[in-house]
Amino acid sequence: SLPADTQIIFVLGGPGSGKGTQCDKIKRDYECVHLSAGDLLRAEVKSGSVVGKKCEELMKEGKLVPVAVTLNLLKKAMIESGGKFFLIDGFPRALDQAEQFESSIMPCKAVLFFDCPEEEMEKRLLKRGETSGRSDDNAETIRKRFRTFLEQSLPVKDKYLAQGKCHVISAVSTPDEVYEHVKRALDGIAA
Ligand code: UP5
Ligand code: MG
Repeated sequence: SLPADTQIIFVLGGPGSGKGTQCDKIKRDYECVHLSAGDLLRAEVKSGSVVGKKCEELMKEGKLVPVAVTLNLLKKAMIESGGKFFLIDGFPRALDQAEQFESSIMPCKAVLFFDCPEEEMEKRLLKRGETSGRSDDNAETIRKRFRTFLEQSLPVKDKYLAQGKCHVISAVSTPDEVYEHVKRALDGIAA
């Protein structure tokens, strides 16, 4: 199980808003464990498991994989890491996912939400798609990812805004400029 003084920050935002990029920066300055739900799922797909095969199809369609799958992967990675300050990147992506995580693990301390216009996210993902090899970085799947984000994931932001836990950060400027706002938010959370 996890240490009693575990702290969890959810890092959320649309596809291509810069969650992974900002988590990489946070890791350099703060002692924390960064777990990307998408990266854990891509590793599961790569393993060739039955669960991985099912996830592969859903991800190619820009749909959410069953919450039991992500929850298991996250729990396992959290415990194995031995850490106690976690950045959970790209999860929860729906209200029921937030509820299940918080009731079976613990409530999050705060949420960082990266706000980025769809045109900018699309531009970033299409550019990355030239070299990423990600099966979901193509125009058609990107459109589906945006739709899932609007319909299922945005309510999670509203839930945490209502709880006063959500820090909305504009993600349109350069990665370093965005990170200045991230640091300010994190220092406020820690204080
Ligand atoms: N970039 C970043 N910041 C920039 C900036 N400020 N200015 C200019 N460019 C910037 O960045 C994306 C690209 O933009 C990069 O090329 C970067 O250099 C550039 P990145 O940091 O990778 O953004 P991120 O928000 O992490 O984008 P990502 O593609 O990872 O977001 P998604 O949320 O779409 O992907 P994720 O891997 O989380 O999920 C993939 C799929 O897995 C989902 O669609 C879903 O099918 C499934 N999934 C679940 O079902 N459940 C989960 O819990 C998680 C995933
Ligand atoms: Mg990412």
